[in-house]
Amino acid sequence: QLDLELALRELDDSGLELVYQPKCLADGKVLGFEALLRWQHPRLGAVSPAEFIPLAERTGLMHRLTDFVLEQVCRQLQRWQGEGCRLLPVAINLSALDIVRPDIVHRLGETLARHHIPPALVEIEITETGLIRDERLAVENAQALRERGFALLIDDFGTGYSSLSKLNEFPVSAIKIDRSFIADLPGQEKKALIVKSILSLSRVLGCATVAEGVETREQLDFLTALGCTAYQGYYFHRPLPATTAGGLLERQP
Ligand code: G
Ligand code: G
Ligand code: MN
Ligand code: NA
Repeated sequence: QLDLELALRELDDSGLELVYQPKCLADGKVLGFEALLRWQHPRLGAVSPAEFIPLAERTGLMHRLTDFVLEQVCRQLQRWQGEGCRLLPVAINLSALDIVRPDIVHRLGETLARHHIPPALVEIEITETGLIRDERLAVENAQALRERGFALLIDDFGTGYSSLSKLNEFPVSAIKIDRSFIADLPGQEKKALIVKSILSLSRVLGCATVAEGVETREQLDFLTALGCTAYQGYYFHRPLPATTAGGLLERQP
């Protein structure tokens, strides 16, 4: 553990890479991507973000990772554009710490502007699980980001401690239903009911819904019947290297 913390402190960008998991319509048409961080350490091997993200949060290193992701996503969008691709939005994950960064709105705006990327092409996922220390500042930042044209998605929805109160204050564009609710569909009646109510809640709030962790045709059909319209999961695509993801984009005539 100490070893891992040391490695994280010494980390330069060379060990880090982004993979891109598509978000799709039921027919497989790609709507956009989620950027996910991967860390390959020369001695420790592949370290899971489930391990190093919480560690980075505890040790004050999270902002460096987030800034790296943001920079890389902007460069990748530029690269795809240079290849003649019709660009689609890429979502980045912000930690509960990032959303209360005093500089986060400026940082996002500045980085995109430097790469000539419009905010409509970078979406923001905020996990519901993270404890937000300063709710007022988080809401302020979220509102400022929405005003600047960023879409805001609530990640891992249903697993957090204050789902409904947060939805009430946050200017949410979409809800991502956590994959723990999708995993046992359609057999598990209770989870099916929870998914149904998340979908109707979403409709009431006027936001979109993305089902995470869709792995089977049965899950997809069940979710489609309930009115869900966007999906992410191994049934469609795993997180992909940038070149493979780029191959899914239409080329401009
Ligand atoms: O990609 P994978 O399933 O291994 O990710 C595990 C967890 O790490 C997920 O909760 C995912 O959201 C999170 N994660 C992956 N990449 C990033 C990132 O760039 N920033 C943040 N904050 N979390 C990430
Ligand atoms: O918490 P977040 O939603 O950001 O986590 C995304 C992670 O979920 C990705 O790192 C990816 O590896 C994982 N994931 C994506 N699709 C599936 C899926 O269909 N099944 C499983 N088990 N994990 C998935
Ligand atoms: Mn996410
Ligand atoms: Na999630």
